[in-house]
Amino acid sequence: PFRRQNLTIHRPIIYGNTARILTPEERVEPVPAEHTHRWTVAVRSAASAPDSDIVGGADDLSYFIRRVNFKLHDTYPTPNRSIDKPPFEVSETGWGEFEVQIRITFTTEAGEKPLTFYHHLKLHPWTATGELEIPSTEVALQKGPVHSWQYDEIIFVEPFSNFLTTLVAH
Ligand code: SLL
Repeated sequence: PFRRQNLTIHRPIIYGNTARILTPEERVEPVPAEHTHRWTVAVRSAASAPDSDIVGGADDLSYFIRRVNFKLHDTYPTPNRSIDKPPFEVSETGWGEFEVQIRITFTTEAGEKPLTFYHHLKLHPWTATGELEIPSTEVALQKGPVHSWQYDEIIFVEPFSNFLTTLVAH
């Protein structure tokens, strides 16, 4: 295998989370009593909507991503979540915001080192009174689900020729 010199190729991704308040019906065993939200943190193709559930097609990043590790806050019993097939996401319940470490491992064919991103898991909507205050449940329900996503591009510098072929085929 050889690297294609003088060539870079990039793949657009988004990473981030959605969150919403748990309904009274959902706040039952085994959900801990102090948990107020359900959230999903994910890595997706930037070619599809952040809240789409599509597996395969435009949102399937498994042709170059082998695994995504999400490291949650230590208050979770099993903070290290390893996802080895799409959708590359973790859905949980909880009560607080925290920094999620997102580590992307590429396919063997890519021959690239893992990449790490950080995302601040966002549960609470913005309010006119400023971000220092957590809005009441009433206000949060009125504002609806929270979406917090960041766009980025994974850049492959002088990729292996086989890998390049795989990338351009998708
Ligand atoms: C805070 N620095 O104090 C943050 C930490 C931790 C959130 C938030 C669930 C944990 C469990 C959970 O929401 N942890 O399952 O007990 O605001």
